[in-house]
Amino acid sequence: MNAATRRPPLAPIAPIPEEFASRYRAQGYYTEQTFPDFIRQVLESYGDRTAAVGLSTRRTYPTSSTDTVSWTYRELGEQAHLAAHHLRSLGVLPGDRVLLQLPNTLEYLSYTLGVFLAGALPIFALPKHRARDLAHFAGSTDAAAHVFAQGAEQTDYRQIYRDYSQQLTDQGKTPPVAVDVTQALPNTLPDSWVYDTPIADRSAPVLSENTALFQLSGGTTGLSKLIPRTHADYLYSVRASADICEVSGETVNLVVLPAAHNFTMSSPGILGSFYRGATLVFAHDPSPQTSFELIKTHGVTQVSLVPPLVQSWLTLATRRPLELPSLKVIQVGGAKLAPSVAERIGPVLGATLQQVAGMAEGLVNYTRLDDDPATICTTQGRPISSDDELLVVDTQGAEVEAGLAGELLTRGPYTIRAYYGAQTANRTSFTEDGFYRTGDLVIRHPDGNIEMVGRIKDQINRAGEKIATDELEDLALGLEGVQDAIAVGLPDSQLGEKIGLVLVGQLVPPAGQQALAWVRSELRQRGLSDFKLPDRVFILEKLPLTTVGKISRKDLRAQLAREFSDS
Ligand code: OOB
Repeated sequence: MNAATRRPPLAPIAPIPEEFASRYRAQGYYTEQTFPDFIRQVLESYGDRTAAVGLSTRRTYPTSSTDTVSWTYRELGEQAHLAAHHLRSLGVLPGDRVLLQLPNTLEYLSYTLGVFLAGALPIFALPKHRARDLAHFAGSTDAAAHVFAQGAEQTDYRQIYRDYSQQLTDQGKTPPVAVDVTQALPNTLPDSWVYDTPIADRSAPVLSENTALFQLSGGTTGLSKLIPRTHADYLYSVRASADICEVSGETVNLVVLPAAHNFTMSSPGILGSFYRGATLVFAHDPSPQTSFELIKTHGVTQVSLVPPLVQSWLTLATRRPLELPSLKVIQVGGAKLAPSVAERIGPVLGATLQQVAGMAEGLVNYTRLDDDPATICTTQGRPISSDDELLVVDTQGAEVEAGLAGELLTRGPYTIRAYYGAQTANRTSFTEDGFYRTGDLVIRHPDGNIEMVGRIKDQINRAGEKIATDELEDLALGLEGVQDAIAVGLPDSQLGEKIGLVLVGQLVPPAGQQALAWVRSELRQRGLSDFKLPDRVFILEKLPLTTVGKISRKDLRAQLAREFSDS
């Protein structure tokens, strides 16, 4: 199969205003380095060091082997160029978009680097994304290829690919080419391969302030939005994060969270470790048992977790004595960490906690490693850059008094000013002067640290995964007999929030089936991504009387969340 159909270029993406760009260049944040330059420079610098340890999709998924493989930077370089060549041989051209959807394996790394080396732009999808989201990501960017590992996470990615490709074809669009990285791949580069400059034949010079990749937003309205990040802005956030988090060649970074998430990728994450010639250890399952084994075997020094995971580590560690002497830093982010949990991390796990509050749109806050314990346990830190501008505003958009909670707005060298191809959302998500409205309620302390205290956006945060309430509601409205659907975040001691779905109408699940199982399977059939499926379903013949009348949807969700929460 071949992607030979020439893909149209991306719709124009407005650069940030020159007065800001020139300031960011003058400060050294924006350099001329592009991703391919960066990758080649790193690969040349660290030849014999161990770059990565983990499972290989080529061994594990076809044969169920659980043997880990280790690559030096030199071997990683070869694999990345082979991946670039593989994509090129399938017709992927410089400037094309490539949907990457890989589990935490060595190929995650070689194909991410390979996409960049091929001059293409990765779209970082999660293994749990399903047909609806994938159709949207591939369709709206005209992606040339979709890279997946058939059978990973017990999932038939080929079938998912077929499902959404059919939808795209029906809409008159050209689906991407399927690239299954569990298959045998080319193992030599052709003589014609220009090792140093595989993007030499690119039609237009890649400038570092052009779009390099797409991250995905959690979404507050409809499907996840595409976040265009530039070479210059993303690499700045990686370099600065590596400094703040003191990543060095001695660092051994355990990758437990889905690798494609912005936190795992760049805060300082996989790219920060790569930049400093550190070692990445990919965990193939998120259980604390597996992580503890890997920490002991490979001398892991740092790890990034979401609050529910760190809680499961604490639970296991209190059940039996735990020795993890190599582990120095545990980053926790993606959702609110309770101070009472934060306080236990140092004493029980013997590592320094670093709180991280970030967003794929840009802004990332860190507590610093040498902050006092109270700051580390009770705040989510402060921004990467002194040029990150933060405003805390009330519902009228006026700045609140210091110490009061308000919505966080932000603008800065690595925060986007528009989503890709989402004009309507852009009007509400950004202010006229380019601030991103985060939808987060924060308090800003006099020392500059922020405390995340809540949220005004219509989103559920389930263990760090973000679900737009209206996407779930719109899809649920299509179920037979449903007159209204309200998605609610139910407080949960383990996950932070569970996804509750209140359905109003005369629903009759087929005989013998529980409502929850039935609703989940119906939504799954409609292509809803796995992590967005409801944990609990409530069926009502009509809304409770108290909710009838002049009540906004937001208030309705809040009221039903209170009504149906266990506590
Ligand atoms: C990270 O990125 P996203 O894009 O999945 O989600 C961003 C949202 C934030 O707007 C906020 O609502 C929430 O996730 N969030 C937190 C938090 N970190 C993120 N809420 C409370 N406490 C925290 N520590 O989640 C992300 C991106 C880069 C680094 C870290 C996290």
